Amino acid sequence: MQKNFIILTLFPNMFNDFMGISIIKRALEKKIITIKIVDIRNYSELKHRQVDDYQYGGGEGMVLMAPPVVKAIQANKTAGMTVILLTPQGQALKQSLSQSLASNNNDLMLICGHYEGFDERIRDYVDLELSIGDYVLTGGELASMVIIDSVTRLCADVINENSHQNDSFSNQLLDYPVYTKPFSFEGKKVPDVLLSGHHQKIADWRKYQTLKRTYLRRPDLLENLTLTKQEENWLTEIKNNDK
Ligand code: 6GU
Repeated sequence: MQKNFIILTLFPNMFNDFMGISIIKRALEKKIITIKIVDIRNYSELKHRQVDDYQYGGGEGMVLMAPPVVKAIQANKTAGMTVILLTPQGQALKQSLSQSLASNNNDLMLICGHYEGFDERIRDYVDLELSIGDYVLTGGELASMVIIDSVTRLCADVINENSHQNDSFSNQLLDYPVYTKPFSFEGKKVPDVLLSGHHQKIADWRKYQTLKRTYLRRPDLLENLTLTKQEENWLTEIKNNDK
């Protein structure tokens, strides 16, 4: 099933490299996804293709106008498309939301703002408002790339299925440490168990490291998690060693 993205932006050129590199490039070539870039200015009916103006009531900064944005939405929206407004005021993106955006049948329209904000009336034409975290960006373009990247890699066939089953967050835990050649780097050696060829021992070591890393860095992720008896025991050991 193909996932189609439409991006509404004032800066179409920002997407050139994004679409020409690595997994996104491959997904486009394989037609697993399509990305259509729409320049909001093309929908302005004002002189100089104006799309923003001062805010009523006074105050710093320009506000994106409703008419060109809403025209761009209506001209490009297709049946079953989820219209997403990118704003720091939106719901924060999580892996679970990326999963459902990837697995449902809906195509996505991502609206990137700039300046001080969107005219409030634009909100009546969107299905969802998304943020990518608690910090402020100059515009929604980087956020839209984050969302497309995160959703695309979950779409079937883009990457090897197994490689995202172990992802940090998809099982709500952080990844275990990984190593590649050389075996010894500045005196630091790869843990012996990884060279043992003993699959069960390696799997156990990885699970232990996952629990340890999550406990030390993101203990919040361990709340409300159901662990096996073995995992419980490991976690107790990790907590005792930390005292
Ligand atoms: Cl979606 N937009 C902007 N402008 N800033 C953000 C954001 C979005 N998410 C986090 N910060």
